[in-house]
Amino acid sequence: MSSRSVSARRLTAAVALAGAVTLGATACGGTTKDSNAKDSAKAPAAAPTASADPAAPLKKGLTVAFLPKNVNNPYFTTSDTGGKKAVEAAGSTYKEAGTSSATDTAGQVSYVNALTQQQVDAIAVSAQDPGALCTALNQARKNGVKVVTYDSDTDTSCRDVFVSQASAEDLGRTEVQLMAQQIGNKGRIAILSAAQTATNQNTWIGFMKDELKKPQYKDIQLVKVAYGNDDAQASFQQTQGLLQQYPDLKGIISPTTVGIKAAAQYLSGSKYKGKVRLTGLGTPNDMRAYVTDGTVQSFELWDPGKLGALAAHTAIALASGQISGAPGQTYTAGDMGTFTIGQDSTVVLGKPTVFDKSNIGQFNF
Ligand code: RAM
Repeated sequence: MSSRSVSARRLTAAVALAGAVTLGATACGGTTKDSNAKDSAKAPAAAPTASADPAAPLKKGLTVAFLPKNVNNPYFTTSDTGGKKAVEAAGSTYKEAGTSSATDTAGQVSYVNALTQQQVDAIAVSAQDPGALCTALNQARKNGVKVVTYDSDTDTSCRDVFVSQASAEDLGRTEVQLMAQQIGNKGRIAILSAAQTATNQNTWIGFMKDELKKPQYKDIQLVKVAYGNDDAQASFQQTQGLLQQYPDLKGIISPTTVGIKAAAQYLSGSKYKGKVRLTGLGTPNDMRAYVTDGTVQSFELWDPGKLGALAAHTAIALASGQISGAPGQTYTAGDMGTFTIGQDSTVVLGKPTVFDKSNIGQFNF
């Protein structure tokens, strides 16, 4: 079950068979499960504020499923590989499932339902939409499945813990600051986002708009938010469209690894290279060539592998009863150290790194 295609195929079959009571046992042939853990996992879901036992031993033999926004996005390949390593190091079984499009909310709901049918112990999901998964996730929780969102949250009432990559406010504000420095605080800018419903991008964009209200940015105008749906081709075309519509554009902020890469690709082959500034959230491996060729000066990101690992440790701590998701609870995330659950049952990985030509060579993800 560890390979993406195998798990996706199996889950597609599971969706087709949804309703069969024995689905979990049969669809997971090949997955080793701890039957003791399974029995206790079927107790009704604990309320997020329920007590937990910080001294409870970590359970082994759990099944932890990762459900990214979309599976063919290198960012999620890295994050989920981090999750897989952490799950397996803890003596549990990892699986991954997901849609190929980042705008297939019905598909994400089907996968949640299929994983619930399969009686996994925990689901770590990056939500394509804040509300669409709620009913399915709460159904999963009623069936004893612990739900962690990572990267992109749902409504807080539909999951146990959100594992956030960084402070959303910090990410939104710093992307504007990076752009403002690069264009000398003046000119028209646009945002190239991912899916129109994406919780994480929309939260960051909200803080970008707020940051832009500050007096020092009075000469910067945000003219458009475009959506490339975390699809390389659509993002490339949206970039092209932005420059057709606004030939005097000074900069683009793209808070998506797929978007910023596609925008860099477009700009680097156009007359706008080095003239229209580009920043946002990208992986060093995707962006290295564009920093080297002068298309991009600086951008930021966290380590997606660490985000996946933290999501895995959190899911296992929940499924082991060490935490229930209540603010103030602390737990050890393997070799990553101790984390404390904060407001809205959110755990924050840390501060992002800003990459430019001086440091990009030091990173490999
Ligand atoms: C894309 C996805 C993901 C986001 C990163 C920055 O890969 O939209 O959700 O966190 O970009």
